[in-house]
Amino acid sequence: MDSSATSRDGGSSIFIRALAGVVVGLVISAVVLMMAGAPPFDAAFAQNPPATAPATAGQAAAPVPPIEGATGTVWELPVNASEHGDAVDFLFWLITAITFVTFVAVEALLVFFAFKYRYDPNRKAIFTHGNHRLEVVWTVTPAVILFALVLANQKVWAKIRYGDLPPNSTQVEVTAQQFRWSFKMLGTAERFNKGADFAPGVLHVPLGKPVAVSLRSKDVLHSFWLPNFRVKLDAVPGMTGRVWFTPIKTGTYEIACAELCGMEHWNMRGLLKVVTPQEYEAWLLEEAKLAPEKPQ
Ligand SMILES: [Cu+2]
Repeated sequence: MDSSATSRDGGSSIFIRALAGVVVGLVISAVVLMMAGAPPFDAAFAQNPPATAPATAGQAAAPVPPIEGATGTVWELPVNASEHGDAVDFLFWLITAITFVTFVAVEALLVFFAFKYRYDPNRKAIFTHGNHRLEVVWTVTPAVILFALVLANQKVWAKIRYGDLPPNSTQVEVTAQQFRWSFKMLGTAERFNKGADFAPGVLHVPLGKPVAVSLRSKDVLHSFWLPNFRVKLDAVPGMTGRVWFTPIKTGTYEIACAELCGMEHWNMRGLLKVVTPQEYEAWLLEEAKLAPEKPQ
């Protein structure tokens, strides 16, 4: 009969399509894996940093040392240079592992069932109401996993967003605009008896002391991203964001804008330099010479 010929074709073509999907997926994965062997952008950048740091009003552009913290492969996260970074990395890999296992299990079941229930002229259709216990299990299990992840994430997030600031923290105001970052070292005008807080071209912070960032935007949405410090916070016009972190490694690190904010979004790379507390004090004294005097 005509109709049985059609359904036979339908049955096998669904299976062939599922198989083709798996093959295409494998090919794409292989291409991605091969590309992963190439050094990523960050490593290339580390070998060839810009000749100058962004200049600010009243300050000449200064030569910068190579940016640190790129690992050189896509399998590793950028070198962690902040105290809370390990907790963030743990959550990242935990979520990646859970997602990976779930993905493989679901795809394997998809292929298995497509094969198991492929067209068979001798099989009789059966009617099923489903399996109540199974449905409860596959609903409750993800709910429990997701809720546990929310709790674990919230703990880390609350610490760097809403935790009480230690009294010895370095306070910095970061302002984003198209297309640069500007920094203000809060409290330095008062401390050095100057006319304005220091506004360096390269953000300097001392090692081992908490850095509190107040984040603002002058124009559009930007996102303040310190890959090495596991800090990323949107800069929203009209709002002041707050985030804090404690640097545990000296070096010069990248500040990136992680929000596509306009034509020169790519040009928003800033620098964060972590120095020893002694070097930091010496740097402040140098900056004090550049700061405007107090009006008489
Ligand atoms: Cu931006």
